[in-house]
Amino acid sequence: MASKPQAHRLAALRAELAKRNLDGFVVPLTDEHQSEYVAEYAQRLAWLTGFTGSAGTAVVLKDKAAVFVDGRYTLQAAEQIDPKLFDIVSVEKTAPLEWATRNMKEGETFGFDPMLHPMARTEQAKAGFAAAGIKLVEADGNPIDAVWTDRPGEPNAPVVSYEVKYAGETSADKRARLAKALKDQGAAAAVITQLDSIAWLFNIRSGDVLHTPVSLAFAVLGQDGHATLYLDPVKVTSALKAHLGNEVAIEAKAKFLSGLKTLGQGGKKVLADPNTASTAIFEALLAGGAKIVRAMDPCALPKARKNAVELEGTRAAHLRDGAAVTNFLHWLSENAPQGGLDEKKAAAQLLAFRKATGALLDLSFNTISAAGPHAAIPHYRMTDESNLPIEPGSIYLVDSGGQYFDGTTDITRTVAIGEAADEPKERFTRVLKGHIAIATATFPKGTTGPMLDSFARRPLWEAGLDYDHGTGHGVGVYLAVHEGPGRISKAPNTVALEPGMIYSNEPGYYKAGAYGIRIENLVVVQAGPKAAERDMLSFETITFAPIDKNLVKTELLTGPELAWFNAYHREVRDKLHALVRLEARPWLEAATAPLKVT
Ligand SMILES: [Mn+2]
Repeated sequence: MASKPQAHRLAALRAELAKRNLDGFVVPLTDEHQSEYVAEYAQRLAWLTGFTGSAGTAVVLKDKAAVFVDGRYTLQAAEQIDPKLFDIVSVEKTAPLEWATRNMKEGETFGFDPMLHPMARTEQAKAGFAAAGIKLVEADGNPIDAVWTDRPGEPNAPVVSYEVKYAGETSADKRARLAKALKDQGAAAAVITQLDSIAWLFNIRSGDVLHTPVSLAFAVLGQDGHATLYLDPVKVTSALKAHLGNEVAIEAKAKFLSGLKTLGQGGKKVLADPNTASTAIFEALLAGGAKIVRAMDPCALPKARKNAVELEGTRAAHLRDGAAVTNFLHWLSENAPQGGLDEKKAAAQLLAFRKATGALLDLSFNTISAAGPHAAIPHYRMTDESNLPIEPGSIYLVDSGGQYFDGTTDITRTVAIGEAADEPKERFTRVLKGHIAIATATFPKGTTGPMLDSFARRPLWEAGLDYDHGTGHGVGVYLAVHEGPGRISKAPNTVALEPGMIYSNEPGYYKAGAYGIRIENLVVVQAGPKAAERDMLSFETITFAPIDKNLVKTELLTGPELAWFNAYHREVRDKLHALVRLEARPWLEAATAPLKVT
């Protein structure tokens, strides 16, 4: 620990805070767009604490500091964070606000960067701090940036058009559709701040953020369908201008906040999403005199409801990707049992099979290649130091995905290397039962994610088990692998599932220090089946790759569950047979042959 730089960095930050008369400061892991995955320049949490998980928050006080992580990351945080510098706090048990108010004194001052916190959260924090007699103040420029002397600059990858043959709808048509919705909401304009919303609305893609093909930008959409796109001038090419057309004005990103002040003049009604637009954006609008219409990002739902072209593309991407994963599973079955493989070699081989499709543009997130106990860390990130061998007799988990022009994939398979013990097989079968419960669910129109979430957990709950992550997240089309606004999880969410939405179906089970299990396919919400009275919805599974039969205890499956499993494997076999390598075909046949009741 002594050689790590975090002690110096924390001390430097504290000195900077003292200079600014701040007694506390919060460090979220996000950027000015509330992105989940952020570019290097915004990796302030990792720089300060050493923690590299994809979600977390640090709070730094004068004599105490803490990092707040969720259940996916408690083990990883313990491995990466120096406990002499930071307490590791479970965010499910104690929220950062609660911890800060408890550890601060009345009359003290707590700072935050108004570009990094959505308005709704700031208002909540303001009330919480006020109740504790603590003053919440906006930092003038992020104090971390003042002491992070070699902080990388913002990326400026080229911006390219996303062809309508993939998008299924032109940007002009999307803007016209949204403009009509704005009118209905009584708003003259909307501020769009989420990067995947901007990429979707303008049919553009880029490479500013690792694994998510978006460009750092802001946008304002007018009630007439005209828009302003705020973008770093170095990214603006004549091809981009031609693609955007003359209804889209391009402005420098640096002019965004001043542009909002002008926009609000004369008490104009401007829509902004308090859950995703930052505090600074609300303040700029208010400073200009705008009346703010608080509503969800108008792109969020239309983007989540995929059109027929997007669905056709994403199905094709999933077959291509499923064949690559199947080639990998075959390779693993031939090479793992004799030993000699490790997490890194396996991830590299899976990447090679994806690249061999000739269509891979990027991975959709860092491959989770987890051997034995590492699989118990749901979002384990392999490093050179952590790289474990894949041992015969162990269980290996691989969660990965690809970015293709026509779709984004996300698939997890858990594989027995040789013969597995009884307990992991029993738990795997329970996870599989939960997976099948989601895959086969029929539910009335209006059903929300949390209502479905417990379907996936019932077989685990029956054995006194559970998992500390959501069952499903939305997925974009050549966009973010985690996409809102809906979620299938325990966390409250009021977004109804609608036809065309893509979700993951990924229940799991984790035994700390021993093994981990997750089975993940993507599903599309579809209308039907025809039912007696209500309009019903159901899921179409679009991910195809064998699920390891060696981990299934057939006697724990009901007749309908076994029928689903065998029918799924028949589909995997039929769809992938011609797509996998010749040498993988006999293995595919065997891996998808029906399970029989013994
Ligand atoms: Mn997933």
